[in-house]
Amino acid sequence: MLRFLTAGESHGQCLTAILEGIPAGLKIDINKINNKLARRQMGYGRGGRMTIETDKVDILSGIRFGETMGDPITLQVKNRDWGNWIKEMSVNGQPFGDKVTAARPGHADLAGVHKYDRKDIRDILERASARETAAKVAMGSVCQQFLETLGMRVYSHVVNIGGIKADRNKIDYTQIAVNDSDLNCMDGDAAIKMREKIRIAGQNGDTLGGMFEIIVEGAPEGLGSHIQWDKRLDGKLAQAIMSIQAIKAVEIGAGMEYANNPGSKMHDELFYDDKKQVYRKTNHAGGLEGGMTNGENIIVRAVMKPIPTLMTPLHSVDIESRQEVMACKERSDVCAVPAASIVGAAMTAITIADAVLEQFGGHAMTDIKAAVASYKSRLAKQ
Ligand code: EPS
Repeated sequence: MLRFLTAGESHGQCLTAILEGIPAGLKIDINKINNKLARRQMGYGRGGRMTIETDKVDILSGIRFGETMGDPITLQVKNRDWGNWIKEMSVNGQPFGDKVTAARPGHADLAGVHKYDRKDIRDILERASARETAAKVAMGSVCQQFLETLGMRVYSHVVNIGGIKADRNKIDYTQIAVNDSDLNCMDGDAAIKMREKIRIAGQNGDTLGGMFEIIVEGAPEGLGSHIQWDKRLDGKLAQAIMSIQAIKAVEIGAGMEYANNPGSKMHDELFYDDKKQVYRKTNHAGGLEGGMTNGENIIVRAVMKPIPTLMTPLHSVDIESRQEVMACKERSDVCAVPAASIVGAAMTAITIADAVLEQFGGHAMTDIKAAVASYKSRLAKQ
Protein backbone atom coordinates (compact mmCIF):
# COMPACT_ATOMS: atom_id res chain seq x y z
CA MET A 1 0.00 0.00 0.00
CA LEU A 2 2.83 2.34 0.89
CA ARG A 3 5.66 2.67 -1.59
CA PHE A 4 8.86 4.54 -1.02
CA LEU A 5 12.27 5.14 -2.48
CA THR A 6 15.24 7.10 -1.27
CA ALA A 7 18.03 8.61 -3.36
CA GLY A 8 21.21 10.48 -2.61
CA GLU A 9 24.84 9.98 -1.66
CA SER A 10 26.41 10.76 1.71
CA HIS A 11 28.40 13.72 0.31
CA GLY A 12 26.11 14.53 -2.61
CA GLN A 13 23.78 17.52 -2.65
CA CYS A 14 20.93 16.01 -0.69
CA LEU A 15 18.93 12.95 0.32
CA THR A 16 15.51 12.59 -1.22
CA ALA A 17 12.62 10.33 -0.29
CA ILE A 18 9.37 9.80 -2.17
CA LEU A 19 6.60 8.30 -0.07
CA GLU A 20 3.40 7.29 -1.85
CA GLY A 21 0.20 5.98 -0.30
CA ILE A 22 -0.29 8.28 2.69
CA PRO A 23 -3.99 9.18 2.55
CA ALA A 24 -5.37 12.67 2.06
CA GLY A 25 -6.36 14.78 5.01
CA LEU A 26 -3.49 14.01 7.38
CA LYS A 27 -2.10 17.06 9.17
CA ILE A 28 1.69 17.11 9.00
CA ASP A 29 3.80 18.95 11.53
CA ILE A 30 7.17 19.74 9.98
CA ASN A 31 8.64 20.41 13.43
CA LYS A 32 7.96 16.81 14.38
CA ILE A 33 9.94 15.63 11.33
CA ASN A 34 12.80 18.00 12.18
CA ASN A 35 12.80 16.86 15.81
CA LYS A 36 13.24 13.26 14.71
CA LEU A 37 16.03 14.29 12.33
CA ALA A 38 17.75 16.10 15.21
CA ARG A 39 17.40 13.05 17.45
CA ARG A 40 18.95 10.88 14.75
CA GLN A 41 21.98 13.15 14.81
CA MET A 42 22.37 12.91 18.56
CA GLY A 43 24.39 10.54 20.70
CA TYR A 44 27.73 10.50 22.43
CA GLY A 45 30.21 8.85 20.05
CA ARG A 46 28.98 10.45 16.84
CA GLY A 47 31.68 11.64 14.42
CA GLY A 48 32.69 15.05 13.10
CA ARG A 49 30.03 15.01 10.39
CA MET A 50 27.31 15.70 12.93
CA THR A 51 28.91 19.04 13.80
CA ILE A 52 28.64 20.04 10.12
CA GLU A 53 25.03 18.98 9.56
CA THR A 54 21.83 20.38 11.06
CA ASP A 55 19.37 18.15 9.25
CA LYS A 56 16.13 19.86 8.27
CA VAL A 57 13.46 18.61 5.89
CA ASP A 58 12.21 20.44 2.82
CA ILE A 59 8.83 19.17 1.64
CA LEU A 60 8.73 19.43 -2.14
CA SER A 61 5.39 17.81 -2.90
CA GLY A 62 2.29 16.15 -1.51
CA ILE A 63 1.39 18.58 1.26
CA ARG A 64 -0.67 21.77 0.96
CA PHE A 65 -1.56 24.11 3.80
CA GLY A 66 -0.14 21.58 6.28
CA GLU A 67 -2.28 18.67 5.07
CA THR A 68 -1.63 15.71 2.79
CA MET A 69 -3.56 15.53 -0.49
CA GLY A 70 -3.00 11.85 -1.25
CA ASP A 71 -0.17 12.68 -3.67
CA PRO A 72 3.37 11.29 -3.42
CA ILE A 73 5.21 13.17 -0.69
CA THR A 74 8.73 14.27 -1.59
CA LEU A 75 11.02 14.92 1.35
CA GLN A 76 14.50 16.35 1.00
CA VAL A 77 17.34 16.71 3.48
CA LYS A 78 20.26 18.81 2.25
CA ASN A 79 23.84 17.72 2.93
CA ARG A 80 25.65 20.79 4.19
CA ASP A 81 28.93 18.90 3.81
CA TRP A 82 28.35 18.78 0.04
CA GLY A 83 29.91 22.26 -0.10
CA ASN A 84 33.23 20.60 0.83
CA TRP A 85 32.83 17.82 -1.74
CA ILE A 86 31.61 19.62 -4.86
CA LYS A 87 34.57 18.55 -7.02
CA GLU A 88 34.81 14.98 -5.63
CA MET A 89 31.08 14.47 -6.15
CA SER A 90 30.69 16.45 -9.38
CA VAL A 91 28.02 15.16 -11.77
CA ASN A 92 29.83 16.27 -14.96
CA GLY A 93 33.38 17.18 -13.97
CA GLN A 94 36.63 15.21 -14.37
CA PRO A 95 37.67 12.69 -11.70
CA PHE A 96 38.98 14.66 -8.73
CA GLY A 97 40.51 13.62 -5.41
CA ASP A 98 42.25 10.45 -4.27
CA LYS A 99 40.61 7.15 -5.06
CA VAL A 100 39.68 4.97 -2.09
CA THR A 101 41.24 1.56 -2.73
CA ALA A 102 41.72 -0.12 0.69
CA ALA A 103 38.47 -1.93 1.48
CA ARG A 104 37.12 -1.82 5.04
CA PRO A 105 36.28 -5.28 6.43
CA GLY A 106 32.61 -5.29 7.39
CA HIS A 107 31.61 -2.57 4.93
CA ALA A 108 29.96 -2.81 1.49
CA ASP A 109 33.29 -1.69 -0.06
CA LEU A 110 34.70 -4.92 -1.51
CA ALA A 111 31.58 -6.75 -2.70
CA GLY A 112 30.30 -3.40 -4.01
CA VAL A 113 33.28 -2.59 -6.25
CA HIS A 114 33.32 -6.16 -7.55
CA LYS A 115 29.61 -6.29 -8.29
CA TYR A 116 29.32 -2.83 -9.85
CA ASP A 117 32.72 -2.98 -11.57
CA ARG A 118 34.06 0.22 -9.99
CA LYS A 119 37.69 1.17 -9.45
CA ASP A 120 37.06 3.65 -6.63
CA ILE A 121 35.46 2.41 -3.42
CA ARG A 122 33.91 5.88 -3.00
CA ASP A 123 31.41 4.90 -5.74
CA ILE A 124 30.08 2.30 -3.29
CA LEU A 125 30.56 3.82 0.14
CA GLU A 126 28.72 7.02 -0.71
CA ARG A 127 25.43 5.19 -1.08
CA ALA A 128 26.10 2.41 1.43
CA SER A 129 26.64 5.07 4.12
CA ALA A 130 24.18 5.31 6.97
CA ARG A 131 23.76 8.97 6.06
CA GLU A 132 20.84 7.68 3.94
CA THR A 133 18.95 6.93 7.15
CA ALA A 134 18.08 10.64 7.45
CA ALA A 135 15.66 10.06 4.54
CA LYS A 136 14.20 7.00 6.31
CA VAL A 137 13.68 9.02 9.48
CA ALA A 138 11.89 11.82 7.61
CA MET A 139 9.47 9.31 6.02
CA GLY A 140 9.11 7.47 9.31
CA SER A 141 8.02 10.67 11.02
CA VAL A 142 5.23 11.16 8.46
CA CYS A 143 4.11 7.58 9.15
CA GLN A 144 4.39 8.12 12.91
CA GLN A 145 2.07 11.13 12.56
CA PHE A 146 -0.35 8.98 10.55
CA LEU A 147 -0.34 6.28 13.25
CA GLU A 148 -0.70 8.82 16.08
CA THR A 149 -3.90 10.09 14.46
CA LEU A 150 -5.24 6.54 14.80
CA GLY A 151 -4.15 6.19 18.45
CA MET A 152 -0.84 4.35 17.93
CA ARG A 153 2.61 5.32 19.15
CA VAL A 154 6.02 4.07 18.02
CA TYR A 155 9.15 4.72 20.05
CA SER A 156 12.51 3.18 20.82
CA HIS A 157 15.32 3.09 23.35
CA VAL A 158 18.85 1.75 23.60
CA VAL A 159 19.30 -1.34 25.80
CA ASN A 160 22.96 -2.28 25.19
CA ILE A 161 26.11 -0.56 23.99
CA GLY A 162 29.29 -2.60 23.71
CA GLY A 163 28.01 -5.13 26.24
CA ILE A 164 26.86 -2.57 28.84
CA LYS A 165 23.21 -3.47 29.35
CA ALA A 166 20.38 -1.27 30.57
CA ASP A 167 18.71 -2.79 33.64
CA ARG A 168 15.08 -3.44 32.70
CA ASN A 169 13.99 -2.89 36.29
CA LYS A 170 15.25 0.69 36.10
CA ILE A 171 13.34 1.51 32.93
CA ASP A 172 10.18 3.54 33.32
CA TYR A 173 8.35 2.37 30.21
CA THR A 174 5.83 5.22 30.50
CA GLN A 175 8.65 7.74 29.92
CA ILE A 176 10.40 6.21 26.90
CA ALA A 177 8.42 8.16 24.34
CA VAL A 178 9.40 11.50 25.90
CA ASN A 179 12.96 10.75 27.01
CA ASP A 180 15.59 13.10 25.67
CA SER A 181 18.78 11.41 26.89
CA ASP A 182 21.52 11.73 24.28
CA LEU A 183 22.12 7.95 24.26
CA ASN A 184 18.35 7.30 24.17
CA CYS A 185 18.93 4.97 27.13
CA MET A 186 16.40 4.86 29.95
CA ASP A 187 18.77 3.52 32.61
CA GLY A 188 20.87 6.51 33.73
CA ASP A 189 23.48 4.38 35.53
CA ALA A 190 24.04 2.18 32.48
CA ALA A 191 24.23 5.30 30.30
CA ILE A 192 27.17 6.60 32.37
CA LYS A 193 29.02 3.30 31.84
CA MET A 194 28.09 3.28 28.15
CA ARG A 195 29.56 6.76 27.69
CA GLU A 196 32.80 5.68 29.36
CA LYS A 197 32.99 2.58 27.17
CA ILE A 198 32.45 4.72 24.05
CA ARG A 199 35.11 7.19 25.21
CA ILE A 200 37.69 4.43 25.67
CA ALA A 201 36.79 2.78 22.35
CA GLY A 202 37.26 6.15 20.63
CA GLN A 203 40.62 6.63 22.32
CA ASN A 204 41.71 3.23 21.02
CA GLY A 205 40.54 3.98 17.48
CA ASP A 206 37.84 1.33 17.89
CA THR A 207 34.04 1.28 17.43
CA LEU A 208 31.08 -0.15 19.36
CA GLY A 209 27.74 -1.70 18.44
CA GLY A 210 24.79 -2.48 20.63
CA MET A 211 21.08 -3.22 20.81
CA PHE A 212 17.92 -1.14 20.76
CA GLU A 213 14.28 -1.92 21.36
CA ILE A 214 11.25 -0.57 19.51
CA ILE A 215 7.79 -0.51 21.03
CA VAL A 216 4.50 0.04 19.21
CA GLU A 217 1.57 0.90 21.46
CA GLY A 218 -2.08 0.82 20.46
CA ALA A 219 -1.87 -1.36 17.34
CA PRO A 220 -5.24 -3.07 16.87
CA GLU A 221 -5.43 -6.85 16.92
CA GLY A 222 -5.20 -8.50 13.50
CA LEU A 223 -2.72 -6.42 11.48
CA GLY A 224 -0.77 -8.70 9.13
CA SER A 225 -1.94 -12.21 8.32
CA HIS A 226 -1.11 -15.89 8.79
CA ILE A 227 -2.29 -16.88 5.31
CA GLN A 228 0.84 -16.30 3.21
CA TRP A 229 4.57 -15.82 3.92
CA ASP A 230 4.68 -12.29 2.56
CA LYS A 231 1.66 -11.16 4.56
CA ARG A 232 3.15 -12.03 7.94
CA LEU A 233 3.81 -8.79 9.81
CA ASP A 234 6.69 -10.21 11.87
CA GLY A 235 8.47 -11.08 8.61
CA LYS A 236 7.87 -7.59 7.22
CA LEU A 237 9.17 -5.98 10.40
CA ALA A 238 12.27 -8.17 10.38
CA GLN A 239 13.03 -7.18 6.80
CA ALA A 240 12.43 -3.49 7.44
CA ILE A 241 14.73 -3.46 10.47
CA MET A 242 17.33 -5.76 8.94
CA SER A 243 17.55 -3.42 5.94
CA ILE A 244 18.91 -0.63 8.14
CA GLN A 245 22.64 -0.15 7.64
CA ALA A 246 24.78 -2.22 10.10
CA ILE A 247 21.90 -4.25 11.59
CA LYS A 248 22.91 -7.89 12.13
CA ALA A 249 20.07 -9.40 14.20
CA VAL A 250 16.39 -8.78 14.86
CA GLU A 251 14.18 -10.42 17.46
CA ILE A 252 10.50 -10.09 18.30
CA GLY A 253 9.37 -10.27 21.92
CA ALA A 254 11.38 -12.84 23.85
CA GLY A 255 13.18 -13.67 20.54
CA MET A 256 16.34 -15.69 21.18
CA GLU A 257 15.04 -16.72 24.64
CA TYR A 258 12.54 -19.04 22.95
CA ALA A 259 15.49 -21.33 22.25
CA ASN A 260 16.22 -21.79 25.96
CA ASN A 261 12.84 -22.46 27.55
CA PRO A 262 9.92 -24.88 27.19
CA GLY A 263 6.52 -23.89 25.79
CA SER A 264 5.01 -23.88 29.28
CA LYS A 265 7.30 -20.97 30.22
CA MET A 266 7.13 -19.03 26.98
CA HIS A 267 3.56 -18.85 25.70
CA ASP A 268 1.42 -16.02 26.97
CA GLU A 269 -1.53 -17.67 28.72
CA LEU A 270 -5.04 -16.33 28.21
CA PHE A 271 -7.35 -15.19 31.02
CA TYR A 272 -10.84 -13.77 31.08
CA ASP A 273 -12.34 -10.90 32.98
CA ASP A 274 -15.69 -9.18 32.27
CA LYS A 275 -14.02 -5.80 31.94
CA LYS A 276 -10.79 -6.65 30.10
CA GLN A 277 -12.37 -9.66 28.35
CA VAL A 278 -9.66 -12.02 27.04
CA TYR A 279 -6.28 -10.84 28.35
CA ARG A 280 -2.68 -11.96 28.93
CA LYS A 281 -0.40 -11.42 31.90
CA THR A 282 2.81 -11.66 29.85
CA ASN A 283 3.94 -10.52 26.40
CA HIS A 284 6.73 -12.88 25.38
CA ALA A 285 5.29 -12.97 21.87
CA GLY A 286 6.07 -9.26 21.47
CA GLY A 287 2.55 -8.53 20.27
CA LEU A 288 2.69 -10.90 17.29
CA GLU A 289 1.22 -14.38 16.96
CA GLY A 290 0.82 -16.19 13.64
CA GLY A 291 2.18 -13.15 11.78
CA MET A 292 -0.63 -10.98 13.18
CA THR A 293 -0.78 -8.39 15.91
CA ASN A 294 -2.57 -9.72 19.00
CA GLY A 295 -3.41 -6.37 20.60
CA GLU A 296 -0.42 -6.32 22.99
CA ASN A 297 2.46 -3.89 22.49
CA ILE A 298 4.65 -4.86 19.54
CA ILE A 299 8.24 -5.28 20.75
CA VAL A 300 11.15 -5.55 18.33
CA ARG A 301 14.84 -5.58 19.26
CA ALA A 302 17.76 -5.17 16.88
CA VAL A 303 21.52 -5.53 17.10
CA MET A 304 23.78 -3.03 15.35
CA LYS A 305 27.31 -4.15 14.60
CA PRO A 306 30.24 -1.87 15.49
CA ILE A 307 30.77 0.56 12.58
CA PRO A 308 33.40 -0.90 10.19
CA THR A 309 35.41 2.32 9.82
CA LEU A 310 38.12 2.04 12.48
CA MET A 311 40.60 4.80 13.19
CA THR A 312 43.01 1.99 14.15
CA PRO A 313 42.28 0.15 10.90
CA LEU A 314 41.97 -3.59 10.34
CA HIS A 315 44.03 -5.69 7.96
CA SER A 316 42.86 -5.48 4.35
CA VAL A 317 43.82 -5.62 0.67
CA ASP A 318 44.26 -2.73 -1.78
CA ILE A 319 41.94 -3.37 -4.75
CA GLU A 320 44.33 -1.66 -7.19
CA SER A 321 47.79 -2.89 -6.13
CA ARG A 322 46.56 -6.21 -4.60
CA GLN A 323 48.98 -5.53 -1.73
CA GLU A 324 48.03 -6.31 1.83
CA VAL A 325 47.46 -2.96 3.53
CA MET A 326 45.56 -1.48 6.41
CA ALA A 327 41.93 -0.52 5.63
CA CYS A 328 41.08 3.05 4.70
CA LYS A 329 40.14 5.57 7.39
CA GLU A 330 37.09 7.61 6.47
CA ARG A 331 35.87 10.01 9.14
CA SER A 332 33.14 8.14 11.01
CA ASP A 333 31.40 7.51 14.32
CA VAL A 334 32.68 5.52 17.31
CA CYS A 335 29.12 4.46 18.09
CA ALA A 336 25.86 5.17 16.27
CA VAL A 337 23.49 2.87 18.19
CA PRO A 338 21.37 5.78 19.55
CA ALA A 339 20.96 7.05 15.96
CA ALA A 340 20.05 3.55 14.77
CA SER A 341 17.36 3.34 17.46
CA ILE A 342 15.63 6.37 15.92
CA VAL A 343 15.95 4.83 12.45
CA GLY A 344 14.52 1.55 13.80
CA ALA A 345 11.43 3.33 15.09
CA ALA A 346 11.08 5.07 11.70
CA MET A 347 11.24 1.81 9.71
CA THR A 348 8.79 0.22 12.15
CA ALA A 349 6.37 3.13 11.72
CA ILE A 350 6.56 2.76 7.92
CA THR A 351 5.88 -1.00 8.18
CA ILE A 352 2.98 -0.63 10.62
CA ALA A 353 1.47 2.23 8.60
CA ASP A 354 1.58 -0.05 5.54
CA ALA A 355 -0.16 -2.85 7.49
CA VAL A 356 -2.84 -0.40 8.69
CA LEU A 357 -3.46 0.76 5.13
CA GLU A 358 -3.65 -2.83 3.90
CA GLN A 359 -6.20 -3.63 6.59
CA PHE A 360 -8.37 -0.52 6.41
CA GLY A 361 -7.76 0.75 2.87
CA GLY A 362 -9.09 4.14 1.92
CA HIS A 363 -7.57 7.22 0.36
CA ALA A 364 -8.99 9.75 2.81
CA MET A 365 -8.26 9.93 6.52
CA THR A 366 -12.00 10.22 7.22
CA ASP A 367 -12.63 6.81 5.61
CA ILE A 368 -9.72 5.17 7.43
CA LYS A 369 -10.81 6.54 10.80
CA ALA A 370 -14.35 5.26 10.19
CA ALA A 371 -13.05 1.82 9.12
CA VAL A 372 -10.81 1.56 12.20
CA ALA A 373 -13.69 2.54 14.50
CA SER A 374 -16.06 0.03 12.91
CA TYR A 375 -13.45 -2.79 13.11
CA LYS A 376 -12.74 -2.03 16.76
CA SER A 377 -16.42 -2.05 17.60
CA ARG A 378 -16.82 -5.45 15.91
CA LEU A 379 -13.87 -6.83 17.90
CA ALA A 380 -15.34 -5.45 21.13
CA LYS A 381 -18.53 -7.46 20.52
CA GLN A 382 -16.70 -10.77 19.87
C1 EPS B 1 26.30 9.49 8.86
C2 EPS B 1 27.15 10.27 8.15
C3 EPS B 1 28.50 9.79 7.83
C4 EPS B 1 29.03 8.92 8.97
C5 EPS B 1 28.10 7.75 9.22
C6 EPS B 1 26.67 8.13 9.33
O1 EPS B 1 29.25 10.94 7.65
P1 EPS B 1 30.74 10.97 7.05
O2 EPS B 1 30.91 9.73 6.23
O3 EPS B 1 30.78 12.22 6.25
O4 EPS B 1 31.63 11.04 8.25
O5 EPS B 1 29.12 9.67 10.15
O6 EPS B 1 28.23 6.84 8.17
C7 EPS B 1 28.61 5.56 8.45
C8 EPS B 1 28.61 5.05 9.63
C9 EPS B 1 29.01 4.74 7.31
O7 EPS B 1 29.31 3.57 7.52
O8 EPS B 1 29.09 5.26 6.24
C10 EPS B 1 24.95 9.95 9.23
O9 EPS B 1 24.50 11.05 8.82
O10 EPS B 1 24.30 9.22 9.98
